[in-house]
Amino acid sequence: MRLGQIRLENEITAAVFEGDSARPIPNHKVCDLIRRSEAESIPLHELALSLASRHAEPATPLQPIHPTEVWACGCTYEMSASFRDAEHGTREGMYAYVYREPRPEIFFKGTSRVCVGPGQAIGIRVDSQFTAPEPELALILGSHGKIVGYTLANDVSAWDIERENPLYLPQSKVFTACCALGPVIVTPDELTDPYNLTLSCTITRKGATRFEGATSTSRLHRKFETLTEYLLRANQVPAGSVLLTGTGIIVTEDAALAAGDTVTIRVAQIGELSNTADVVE
Ligand code: DO4
Ligand code: MG
Repeated sequence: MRLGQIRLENEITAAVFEGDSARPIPNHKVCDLIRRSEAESIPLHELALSLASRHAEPATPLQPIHPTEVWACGCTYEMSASFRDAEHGTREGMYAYVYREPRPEIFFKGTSRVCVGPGQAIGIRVDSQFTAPEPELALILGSHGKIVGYTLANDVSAWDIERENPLYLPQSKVFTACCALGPVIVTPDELTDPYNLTLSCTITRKGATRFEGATSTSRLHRKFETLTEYLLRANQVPAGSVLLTGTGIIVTEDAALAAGDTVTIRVAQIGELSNTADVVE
């Protein structure tokens, strides 16, 4: 099932998506549904279907969830670890270490304050000359780390700030509009093989393609359960939190984001997440 959020009578409202139409679930946001499905022990997709209005109408998907917490994993694809070790001038092998060792890299990406949905602007820090999109599969978590859905994410990152010094990582990762989510959440009953998704990314500037890249989640070096298990160690994140699973697509420096560029991330089984970049001060 494809679950998301739409605007209904000026309220952000959960909805079941069927093609370009949606069936609203009045008086619920997606986080409410996740909490209620747990409280009532009903699988999320069954609860959503039982509450959705019968009438489907054309609707634009908004940010599919407003999470209290967004977390992100790093160096989960060999490409991300080797690029960072080779290019970033940081301590030799630091990224390879977390790629190889049992404990994954997990960092706090922010709250709903820094998230945007499809069609909204993603941020380029005013003090960064090399900001890159990081196209990632995102897990939607229930309590105890249960995966209740999948969506697309853009872990927009100021790579020049990360490169300058590893202690600057939080500033390279967390800033206004640094995380795009969407277009919808696909629940596990429909997305049965999350380790076999082709994820692609395009950056266009004034209609011309500046960058194209693709990867497959089959190249992910970690199991999602390992990532959620480490995230939840001594850290009970609330139901409705989001966990980004890392990038396997590395944008070249000549395609550093500029204001007006459009980043589009696609997974056939989930949809397309498109955002235009803008400078944030
Ligand atoms: O420490 C670097 C961050 C890595 C990251 O965000 C990724 O691999 O996706
Ligand atoms: Mg990332």
